[in-house]
Amino acid sequence: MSSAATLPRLVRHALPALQTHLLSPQWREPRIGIVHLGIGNFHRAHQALYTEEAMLAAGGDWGICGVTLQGDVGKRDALMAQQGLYSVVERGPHGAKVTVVRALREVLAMPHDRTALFARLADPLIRIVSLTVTEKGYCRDPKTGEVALDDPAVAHDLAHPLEPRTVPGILVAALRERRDGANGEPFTVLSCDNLAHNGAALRQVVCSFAQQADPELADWIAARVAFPSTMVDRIVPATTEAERTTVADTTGYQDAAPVPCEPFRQWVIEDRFPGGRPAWDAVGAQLVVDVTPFELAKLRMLNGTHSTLAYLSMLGGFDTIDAAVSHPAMRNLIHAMMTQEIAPTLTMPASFDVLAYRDALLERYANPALKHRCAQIAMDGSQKIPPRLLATIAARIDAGQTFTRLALAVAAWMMFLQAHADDGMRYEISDPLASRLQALAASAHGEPQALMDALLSVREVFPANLTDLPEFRKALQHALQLLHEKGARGAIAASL
Ligand code: CS2
Repeated sequence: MSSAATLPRLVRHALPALQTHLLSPQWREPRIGIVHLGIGNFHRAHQALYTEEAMLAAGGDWGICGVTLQGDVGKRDALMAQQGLYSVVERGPHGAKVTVVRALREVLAMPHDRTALFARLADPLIRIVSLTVTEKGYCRDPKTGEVALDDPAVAHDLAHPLEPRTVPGILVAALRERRDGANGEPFTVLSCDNLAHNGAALRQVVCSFAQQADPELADWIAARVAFPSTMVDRIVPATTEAERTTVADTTGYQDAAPVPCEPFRQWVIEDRFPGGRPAWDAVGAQLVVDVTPFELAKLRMLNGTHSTLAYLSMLGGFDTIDAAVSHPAMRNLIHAMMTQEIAPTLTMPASFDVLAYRDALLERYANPALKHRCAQIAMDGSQKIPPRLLATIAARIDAGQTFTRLALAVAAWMMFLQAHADDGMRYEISDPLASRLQALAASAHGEPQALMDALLSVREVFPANLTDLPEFRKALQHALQLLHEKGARGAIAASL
């Protein structure tokens, strides 16, 4: 075991000594062609890696400028001290594989580096601005799909268009500069978040923001800017000390910002890039005309069951996803939920085997090396529940079908908002609506019916056309009663 702190730091002149941890020894330092908003672990283990491979396969100046929107100067400084280098630690049942990634060339922290960011975004070499900012980063009004005008950060950006903090504010300000700039060409905006129809959703938010600020600009954006949709998939937990140790032990270098991930990865992209794109198709990404079926399959099968596992586990006391699915009743519940309730709502191309997809997911969840914490997935439920679970429930109701397990998942989220596990252990709720949701949950004093009534009033999560349906209320009430009487583990056993 090396003590990471005494080792040399990962920097570009160390690369010749790291040959076995590089995708290929060939490398020409690219110029920056992509700005990525939300430089978290997911981007670094997914799109950045595909982009490096694409440059190795077919060249191109697609170096990445990563931006942290939360003012995380610590992250910026750690990555810049390594000249953008970092390691991806792929953890499978058969050990860890460490790859040092070179595609990230610059890291900026908003709002501190606003001037540098806007200089970058104005540069015609930037042909793609991609995003992983999580659901809440879109500042969307869930009722209309337009930008949320009652969001104080949005109001700030409309009042101070040159000092934007939100994603729509930044994109609109940058697109204005591009329209008025030397070659008048926009960049393509590529959403890589887990939202249904993520490209179209982002387009609507950006255009509605621009409409408030400058209707002519809104027309230009609507006519000229491409917002392709994508489905991204790779399980990427938060970094722990274990990754720093693995990197130190295998490479002999000190990496302050490694990223763990599973071996599996998938990327389906709508092929609309007027300004060009990296050769992602040469390195395993699927470039398609319509990403919708893949997006819905992933959101409902993977993210839907992930959230189900997370809330039931928070109540029932399973710390990680692999621990949860090693519990036979839990595994059976998730298997049955995918087979009987989710898969029938999907319309897939003939080549897509949905049951094989289900089995592969269960195998990925069982990966014992990943230690994906349920508490991480449980965050931001108010944003995740609608696309992951409620859309599936609505499809079941439309088709006149039952949805007891999906209802159990939604009920588990409601119980989770009481902020304690079945054994009384307390935990934090991390959600943009946390204080309101927790106050509503507490007002029920542990009464299942009251809990349901209180939380169904949250229109940002539950649309009236769903809460008005007696079959929805009935299924939810039944599930809440079950969780209340038997606890999560008892309810899981009873819900097979
Ligand atoms: C997870 C996702 O944290 C979560 O909500 O469901 O991050 C999931 O791991 C990825 O979407 C997998 O591609």
